[in-house]
Amino acid sequence: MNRKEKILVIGACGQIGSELTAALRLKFGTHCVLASDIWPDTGVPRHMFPYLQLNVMDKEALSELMAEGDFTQIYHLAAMLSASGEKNPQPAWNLNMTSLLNVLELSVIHKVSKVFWPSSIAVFGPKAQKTACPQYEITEPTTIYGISKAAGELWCKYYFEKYGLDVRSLRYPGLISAGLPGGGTTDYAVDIFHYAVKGDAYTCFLKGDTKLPMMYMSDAIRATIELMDAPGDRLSVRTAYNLGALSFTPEEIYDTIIKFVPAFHIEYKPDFRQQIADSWPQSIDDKVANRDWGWRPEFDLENMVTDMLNRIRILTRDYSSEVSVSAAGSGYPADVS
Ligand code: AKB
Repeated sequence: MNRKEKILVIGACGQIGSELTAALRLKFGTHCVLASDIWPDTGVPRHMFPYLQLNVMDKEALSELMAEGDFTQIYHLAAMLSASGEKNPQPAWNLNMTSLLNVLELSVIHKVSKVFWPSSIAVFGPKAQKTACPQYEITEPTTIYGISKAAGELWCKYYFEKYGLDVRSLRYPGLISAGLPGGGTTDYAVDIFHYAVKGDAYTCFLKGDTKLPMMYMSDAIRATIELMDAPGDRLSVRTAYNLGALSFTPEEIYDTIIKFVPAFHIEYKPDFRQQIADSWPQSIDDKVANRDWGWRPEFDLENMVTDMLNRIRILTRDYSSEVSVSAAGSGYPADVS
């Protein structure tokens, strides 16, 4: 008989975690999904509950929780991203690797059925093919984040082969959502929307023609759930699957945003993140994910921009001044208001 699913999300307050936790709760029921993160529960929004403060680096605390929780699935999302990782290489390596090794080892001990851990396009480096970067391409990353993801993928495969742990992974591109990311190189593609909605000019930290692989969060969440639902014998990749959706430059996303916010301005002041972006592919070939478990993205650039502007406007709406804000004065066409 199947065990009733009991799910632990580690890093649940982050950009992916907050949306994945909500999606898992819709699928399995709120009380079957425990959200956890490093933050004390006093600062965590009510909708994240049931919630537990957990430092994934504290192996003893994690082990106790797993012994009590009898979890069937774990989603381990806590990590330091590419730009923060370049500023703090050793803490990034330590967090990204030790936390993964804690989760893998304890998942075997506590007989967890399935584990999800995110990888990234950052596993690729300057030697990889720039366009339509294949699944089995050279992975020689030049960032600590990328090195930790490339090594982590191999650890996942090792645990699958050696201990039979059903660990699954995706190489996420830059993820775009109304919730803020932190410390990544692709973060500009989220920040830009918040500036556009506020009516402020945006200074982009990448050059205008820097093309990178990107994905709308609702596609990323659907991909994660579809991968976790796929029959194990269909999965030929036990490192991490390439996952493609969109590719665009800051100029292209700006040109799409100004269709809805004509007064919006951008300027370009590339910083150290330009070098990271230049080391990554511009687009991803995800044929293997499509063949193995039917992956197909849904959002194109225009749909994503429309949805993002809607969501951020709702999130940041000032209800006290509702009467004085007219659609005509807001800079949005009627279908985005
Ligand atoms: C980052 O920019 O570091 C991340 C990623 C591509 O994994 N968004």
